[in-house]
Amino acid sequence: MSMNHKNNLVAVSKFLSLVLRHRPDVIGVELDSEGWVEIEALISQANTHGKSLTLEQVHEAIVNNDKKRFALSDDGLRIRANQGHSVAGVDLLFDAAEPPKVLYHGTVSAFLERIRRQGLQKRSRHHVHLSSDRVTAEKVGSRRGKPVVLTVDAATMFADGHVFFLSANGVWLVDAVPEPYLAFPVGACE
Ligand code: HQG
Repeated sequence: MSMNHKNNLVAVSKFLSLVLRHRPDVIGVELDSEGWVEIEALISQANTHGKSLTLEQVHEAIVNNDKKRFALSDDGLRIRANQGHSVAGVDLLFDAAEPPKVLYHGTVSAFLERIRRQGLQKRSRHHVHLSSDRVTAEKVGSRRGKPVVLTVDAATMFADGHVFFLSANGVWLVDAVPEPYLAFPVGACE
């Protein structure tokens, strides 16, 4: 894949994340209660709002996305984001699932003091996002600076009745992680 083409894919993915997770209003579309939008409407509204977007780009964003962020409906007519939403009124109706014994959360040291006090909170999104592998959590944290990876005792949380969901693209989601289930890396400052 050429560099240009790759950059373009990333730009399309960022635009789709904005519209399908956070701000459908920027191009005047509405997500249904499970987060879906008609691809035809998405494209025409994007174009009306000065954002060039083609059917080919949308399909490529679904198929080739590095994190499989988007899903195509069974009838092939609609698209939604698999996780990461902040927009109100959308519920993806995830099935609850039993998590692996340990999960990871990538963050940065500036947040640690509050996380020690409050546990992990979902902030603006609908869930706290957790990864089943440390490397992914490191990447998540590194979006904000030098990553700090927290370990989550998911087995005990699950045994204590906390509900976990697994998104279609492999992200583990919970409502919150209270502090007692968290382990901080040795030497993590603050
Ligand atoms: C932090 C990306 C202070 C938390 C990634 C995080 C992920 C607290 C930030 C997905 C806190 C929220 C989500 C507390 C949590 N006090 N800070 N009590 N509790 N935080 O972006 O997990 O590439 O909403 O550590 O890969 O960073 O967009 O969540 O730093 O999967 O597909 O508050 O977004 O996916 O930030 O990232 P976010 P996240 P995409």
